[in-house]
Amino acid sequence: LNLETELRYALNRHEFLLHYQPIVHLKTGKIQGFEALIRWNSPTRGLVSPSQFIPVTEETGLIVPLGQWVLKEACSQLREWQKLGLVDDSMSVSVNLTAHQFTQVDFCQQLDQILAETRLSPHHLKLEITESTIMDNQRSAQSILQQLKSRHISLSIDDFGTGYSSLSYLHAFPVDILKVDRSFVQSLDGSRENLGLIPAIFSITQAMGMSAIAEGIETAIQLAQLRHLNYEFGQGYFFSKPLPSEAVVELLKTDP
Ligand code: G
Ligand code: G
Ligand code: MN
Ligand code: NA
Repeated sequence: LNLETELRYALNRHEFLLHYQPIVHLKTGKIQGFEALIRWNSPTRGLVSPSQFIPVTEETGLIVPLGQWVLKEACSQLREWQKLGLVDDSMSVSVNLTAHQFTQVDFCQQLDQILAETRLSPHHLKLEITESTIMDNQRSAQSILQQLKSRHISLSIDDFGTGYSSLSYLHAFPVDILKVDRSFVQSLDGSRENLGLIPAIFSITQAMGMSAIAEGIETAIQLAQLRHLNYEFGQGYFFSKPLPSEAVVELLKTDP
């Protein structure tokens, strides 16, 4: 079987699952939300990382049904944690979207249906797209982002700083959050010389009324520097790797 066929079967056989990585309030350490990250539990290949199959699903269009499954699963999981009283009203779930998904003409209708079925309130959902998804699809992006805005669904720019050099799109499009790519965070080593673009990106978010999430925090030194630079939110292995849902439940039971 080729990979595409295998992935189609995998979807029908319910071989996909979501892991969840905590997004943390840096000052208090309190969990503010989770990023949902897909995995494929293949009977022959083992646990497969999305970087190995998302590109294929994007090329073949399989990302559309797969992405709908991801959205529905993430929304219904957060709703379940709400019902169990494990999370408060400030907790959200973030879902990654590819360009193909984002530019589906009926994307917002699909989203409305998923929110209705799972009974999750839209302000608990955050969507993540990359700069290139916006810039390669400017016309459709404008209308989709307005529709999301009117539903109070917030939009994050993922891997910020690695894509386009122009920042003008930040004015043109209603973006709520910049997720600072982990390559910037990883050069933080405690010295003032290696802050790189980290302070500048924070200034951009302040000037534009956005918030910043620092990705890929791995050390206490990186955390201390980010806090010193007034970064409010972050995620990374220092706090937690992406976890299966059962482990999240255990974590939430002990969260301050
Ligand atoms: O979890 P991991 O670091 O292996 O993820 C690798 C890449 O796959 C990341 O860029 C992440 O954004 C992407 N990814 C993970 N889950 C999903 C998903 O559900 N949908 C899409 N479109 N991308 C995802
Ligand atoms: O592109 P995106 O930011 O959605 O990718 C998320 C990916 O980053 C996930 O696959 C996750 O496993 C990975 N990741 C999360 N935290 C860290 C970290 O602290 N260090 C590294 N190297 N990768 C991380
Ligand atoms: Mn992401
Ligand atoms: Na990212």
